[in-house]
Amino acid sequence: MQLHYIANAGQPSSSGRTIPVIDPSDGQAFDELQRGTAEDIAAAVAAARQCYERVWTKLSGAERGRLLMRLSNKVAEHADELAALEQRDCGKPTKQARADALALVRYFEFYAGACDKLHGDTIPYQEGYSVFTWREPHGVTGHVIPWNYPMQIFGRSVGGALAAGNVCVVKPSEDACLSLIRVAQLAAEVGFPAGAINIVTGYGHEVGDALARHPGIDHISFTGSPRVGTLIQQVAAERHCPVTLELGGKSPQIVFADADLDAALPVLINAIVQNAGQTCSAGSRVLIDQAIYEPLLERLGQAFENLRVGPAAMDLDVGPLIRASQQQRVWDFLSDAHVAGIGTVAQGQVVDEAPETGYYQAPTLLRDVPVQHRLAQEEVFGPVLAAMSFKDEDEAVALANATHFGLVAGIWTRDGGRQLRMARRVKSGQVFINNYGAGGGVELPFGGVKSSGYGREKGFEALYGFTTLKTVAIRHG
Ligand code: TXE
Repeated sequence: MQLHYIANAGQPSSSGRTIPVIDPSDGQAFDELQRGTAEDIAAAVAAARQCYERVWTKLSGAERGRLLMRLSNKVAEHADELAALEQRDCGKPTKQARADALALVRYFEFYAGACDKLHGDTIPYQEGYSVFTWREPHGVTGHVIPWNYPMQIFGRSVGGALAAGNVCVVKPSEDACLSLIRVAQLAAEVGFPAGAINIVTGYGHEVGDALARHPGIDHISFTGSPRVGTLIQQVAAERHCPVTLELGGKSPQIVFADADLDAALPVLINAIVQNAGQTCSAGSRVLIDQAIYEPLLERLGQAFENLRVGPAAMDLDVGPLIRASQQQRVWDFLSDAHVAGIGTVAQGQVVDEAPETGYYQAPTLLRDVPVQHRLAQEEVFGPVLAAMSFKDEDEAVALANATHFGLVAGIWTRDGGRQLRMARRVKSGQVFINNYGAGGGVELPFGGVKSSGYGREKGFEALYGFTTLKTVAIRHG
């Protein structure tokens, strides 16, 4: 049985109720977590506030940095254990679960080094004045984390907030809590003061909502669906609480005829099948130069047919989806595609060993998806790739920008001028040229435009969002 982790101790919920923890590989419950309440959130916020005022603000940046570095090392020692928890909880193939644990190590390492490097400016002003700015932490920050990459999103969000001098109350997804509860325990073991990192589990409409409404939360960082992002924004607006929102995307990979297709092919596929397509930055649309449309579709189709889907522990190309409703969501998209007459180029195979009760979906490549169809507009959050063709740069830009999202874009071309023109014209928070994702890059600021959200996490840039700026003007004499 899992407990909340508040003030460095396991705590049961005031509700006395629990939520089953389901293994997506077989659909069976194997543990229970606390079904938190607004009261539990209030207890966590009180613990965080006390820590912030009595201990955390008294530490120098260097001292915070040493704590984060100790945590990074501790997570590295426990990487296999954490990966195993995340694998069972989220259905991640072993390689992915392990990569996520190592990304968490790297986030804490990066933010450990950043703690003592955040400073304000001196500003030239009128004669007789000295003016400077301080970067001050918000105080108690709230973090609502989804289930697709719990460790990675915790690392970028909580790591950045702590480095900037805040303390944290974290609401993980009801579908994926185990690794994060364990990380909070490890933080206590390496000396994080009680109340610096608090975890309250439960349903979004109960604890997530209570967190967003709590007057003691000074900043909210949310990663999840646009629907809930809007709710959080509305609730936060009532008390003018700043928020950072990362709400997913419908990211295009744009392939020109002069691209190195051998290099592009595995990257295009990985960008949509990694984590079974349940990735905010999934490259879920492939826009292909009409001159190479058919040959590239054929190569993609062959590769899709070779993809194998099965239980997480088998460590195949693709694991299960997170839960039955997510599987149903993908089926609904595919059945809409069928009704609209959209053609399927190829599908991967679910292996025989996959239990009927698991949430499996074969990767699917669709062709000639009309730009207004929901498959070209909405986030499927499954291994479904929508292909369409373009005739020139202008049409490629128009298609790339023709959704409400704007998180990431990939551009494949050898033409240097075109690389930069396209990077300028595509509306997104990140652009990758002749690669996708730059291997994870914790140093690279990440976030969206349009309905993909606002604010930036990852990299040093995140620290600006986790602080507020105070201007001090001194008149001499
Ligand atoms: O997300 P939710 P769901 C997208 C993706 C997916 C869809 C639905 O397209 O298919 O959203 O997924 C908490 N107040 N993304 O339903 O509900 C919830 O408990 C406060 C993209 O799982 O947004 C969980 O911790 N919090 C995405 C978190 O919000 C609330 C990652 C995300 O859950 C809440 C996940 C409320 N009223 C889904 N209701 C990405 N950007 O990577 C729920 N939550």
